[in-house]
Amino acid sequence: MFDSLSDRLGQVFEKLRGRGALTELDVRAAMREVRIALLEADVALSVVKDFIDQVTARAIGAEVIRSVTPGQQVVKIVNDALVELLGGDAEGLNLAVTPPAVVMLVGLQGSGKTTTTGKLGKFLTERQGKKVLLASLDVARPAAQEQLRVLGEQTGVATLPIVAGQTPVQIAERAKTAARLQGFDVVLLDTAGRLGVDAALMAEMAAIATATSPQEILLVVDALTGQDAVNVANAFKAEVPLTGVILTRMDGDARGGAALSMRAVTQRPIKFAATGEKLDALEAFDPQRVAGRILGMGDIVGLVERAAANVEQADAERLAAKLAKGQFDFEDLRSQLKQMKAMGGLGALVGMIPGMGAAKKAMDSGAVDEKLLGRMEAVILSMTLKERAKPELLTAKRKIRIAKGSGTTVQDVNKVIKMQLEMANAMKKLRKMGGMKGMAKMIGAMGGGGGLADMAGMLGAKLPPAAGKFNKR
Ligand SMILES: Nc1nc2c(ncn2[C@@H]2O[C@H](COP(=O)(O)OP(=O)(O)O)[C@@H](O)[C@H]2O)c(=O)[nH]1
Ligand SMILES: [Mg+2]
Repeated sequence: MFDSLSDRLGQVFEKLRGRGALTELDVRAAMREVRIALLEADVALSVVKDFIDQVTARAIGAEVIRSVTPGQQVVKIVNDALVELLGGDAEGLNLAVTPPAVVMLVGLQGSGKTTTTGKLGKFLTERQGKKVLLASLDVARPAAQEQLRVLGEQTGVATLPIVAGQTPVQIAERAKTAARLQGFDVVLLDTAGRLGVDAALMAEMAAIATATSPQEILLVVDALTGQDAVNVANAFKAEVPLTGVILTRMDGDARGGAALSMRAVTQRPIKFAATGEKLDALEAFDPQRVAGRILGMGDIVGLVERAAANVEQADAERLAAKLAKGQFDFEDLRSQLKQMKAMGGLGALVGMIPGMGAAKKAMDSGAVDEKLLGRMEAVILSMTLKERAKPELLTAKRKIRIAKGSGTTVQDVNKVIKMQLEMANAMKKLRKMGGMKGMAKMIGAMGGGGGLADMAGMLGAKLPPAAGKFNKR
């Protein structure tokens, strides 16, 4: 799987790995090679372009973490971008409905639908303890229904008895009724395919979907066909509400173009990968693992992750020391914003501070735009280090410079300043009350109003409307 792509990328990163320092030129040269490797892997051009742009920007902008080399860090950045490209978190089947859940498999003839239906039946039975019923709706090919019956026999999964002369819709309805009456959890519908995407095939699928309202409609496509697989997926998506993709013949796919383009181009997750003709050759598709296989550098990725965790730890300790002194400057605010972004919730500090429940709720409810956090970070990044440590330096003139530098407005800069002030004031209050020990008292004193609660309000209610004022970056 992905052997040739893996080899190519391996060569690129081999050159970077040991280097003590990397210039922007080094990064750009490496990215040119990654670009060629992806194009040779038959990844869609637009996908390659976005990927390279993103990785280049991140690699050039990245602060190198202590105790790893820049080359190692670039590997990690590419790894993370690959994971995102492949879909981020693994997405299983959505079967959490009143049984039976209907899962329909669609695709072109020869893509591997029937084999995959058999494999999926076995997978759900053995790995998830589901009671599964298989049904073939393929009345176009004479032996198709028999093929599925045999697969069911081999895997020990029940198949719907074959009744000659029924239409696909009739079979589908019979399968669903039988499943309901006999207590099956899942019905897998194997459908007919054609050599190309055509109107009759699409109409048949739509009719089956209407009759059985499936929880999942999975497109089965041959990974070996590369970008064609992506085009087929787009064509099917236009006709039926596809919920995901199963890539077959991944065992023979050295290039990986279909896997890498599918998610970005079709906006549909790859849910499974079929890796052979045997009936257990089906894997849940996990972007992290697949990216790991493509890069083959799990050791480096792990190393950088551990180093980053250590830095976060050190940051947290530095912050705790400052807090104990009742200080809170823009650097502290920035590290909080970074954490909020990274964790998709409020950072360690915020978790420690009373009155922040509202802010947390605002974050959780999505009222705080993640991009907004990024733009606030940009404001701070446009300050000099001195300004970050000494907020009182920020004169009107400096604010204008910062707004320009960060592509925002002076009002936006003022908002960030206000937030820093609120936090700094809260820290002072906290110190007056006896540092961390006074925390409990403070909870009572604040009672959800003033101080940090204002920041909560700012995050939740006042900032989002201002978001429009930030220029798109
Ligand atoms: N190597 C390999 N062959 C596969 C895979 N999935 C299916 N096949 C083969 O592809 C051929 C067509 O499969 P079939 O399930 O009948 O396709 P359908 O027309 O879409 O139902 C069969 O010979 C399968 O054994 C796979 O993941 N890897
Ligand atoms: Mg078939």
